[in-house]
Amino acid sequence: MSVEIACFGWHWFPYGYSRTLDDGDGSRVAAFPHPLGVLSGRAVADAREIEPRVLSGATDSSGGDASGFRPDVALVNWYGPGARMGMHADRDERCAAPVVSLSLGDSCVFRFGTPAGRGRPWTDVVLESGDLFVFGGPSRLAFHGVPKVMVGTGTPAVIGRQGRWNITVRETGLVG
Ligand SMILES: O=C(O)CCC(=O)C(=O)O
Repeated sequence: MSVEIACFGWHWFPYGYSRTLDDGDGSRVAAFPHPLGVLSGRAVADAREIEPRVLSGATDSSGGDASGFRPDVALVNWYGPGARMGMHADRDERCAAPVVSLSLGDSCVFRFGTPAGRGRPWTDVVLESGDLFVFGGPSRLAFHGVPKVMVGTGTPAVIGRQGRWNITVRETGLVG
């Protein structure tokens, strides 16, 4: 089974973003939720305290909040039974700002590689509900994926059903 995706701010499709769904009725994608921008801005500011290079290469760090991060899209991934995500790099943004990834529900193995390719070396990290992962700077284009979700490790009462939610918050660098 594959991951189901919903979008806020911009509609993501392989290799790009648009404000409307190509196969829909032309209606605009739902607005980017402001609270997610606040949360992810704080996460980037905290990450920068640990690793200043997390914002290096970002095209514009003069505006927005204290972190210099101006996210405008959230991709919400739902992992039902058996769902996983193959190794890939997030290359569809026109901006080098970091990606903030929030996990809810079942724990997973998050595989984090290098920008050189989808193969080894990589590091497997267990992401639990509530964990927040920031990747930017030299790691912004690192290949990553989710080879396994540990079924039954989350709290269905908190997320509505058994499975895993992941929200990645990004800055597209697009105008319009
Ligand atoms: O589910 C995750 O933790 C990763 C999601 C991801 O890699 C993506 O949305 O590009």
